[in-house]
Amino acid sequence: MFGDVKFVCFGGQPSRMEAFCGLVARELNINDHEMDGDKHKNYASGTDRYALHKVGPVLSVSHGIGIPSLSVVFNEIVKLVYYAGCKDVVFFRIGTCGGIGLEPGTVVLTQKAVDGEMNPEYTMSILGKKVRRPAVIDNSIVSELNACANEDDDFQTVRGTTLCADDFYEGQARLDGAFCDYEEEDKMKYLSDLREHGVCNIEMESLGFLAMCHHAGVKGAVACVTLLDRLKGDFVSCDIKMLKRWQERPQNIVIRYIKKKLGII
Ligand code: R2B
Ligand code: URA
Repeated sequence: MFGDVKFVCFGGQPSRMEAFCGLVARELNINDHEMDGDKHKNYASGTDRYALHKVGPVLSVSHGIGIPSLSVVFNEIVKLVYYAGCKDVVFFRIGTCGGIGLEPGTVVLTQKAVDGEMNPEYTMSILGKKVRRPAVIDNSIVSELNACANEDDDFQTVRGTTLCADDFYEGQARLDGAFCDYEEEDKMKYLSDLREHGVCNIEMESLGFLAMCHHAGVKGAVACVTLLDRLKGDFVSCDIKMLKRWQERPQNIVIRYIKKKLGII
């Protein structure tokens, strides 16, 4: 069933990854996918944990929020492509993030992923011991993705460092969570320091995703759209229609990459 898979696209929400399938089917002009009513078939519906869809050589998978949620489905997808005998598969995370000093709606391609203390390694506890896995970036994919940005796109695509936080609120220096034991001034100093160190955006999975890709020997890259400029606020206030259009931006960059690889453009 899955032996022809060449591209696995991960993203947070099940509904976004179902909608992504529609875009892939239209753009690649593929009609071989199974439907369930008017929705793309969810091959993982039995577990009710995540969505798993397939359109031709593209798998579309939801990973939930944060590395712990991602790592479960990531393990299961690595096993799937291994047992299916897939060759030269590329993994993408296509997501959303907060930008630092960027126009909201900008696409950021992760050139380096770091944790909240700027370490470029994903640290986890295995058998009671800390294990560090480096998030080694495949620069060739980042460059190829960057080359998929068009001059006449109505948004910017940039490359930069992504801070991968363990939390949406305090872990991302927000002031609007239930807990906050610092002041606006501390937040602004932290965000300005991050910017000076080349951090362009903040999200919650890139470090684990890239470290696991490297550890699995799979090529991978992360493309996220910024929903707000964190130097100007904490609250994601863009309306739902705009959000949907913006979410398609990194999806389109990845689809252009896939089309190039398949020789469609
Ligand atoms: C971006 O958005 C989610 C938090 O709202 C998280 O999954 C992420 O990385
Ligand atoms: N996702 C995040 O993790 N942070 C943001 O600010 C926006 C989306």
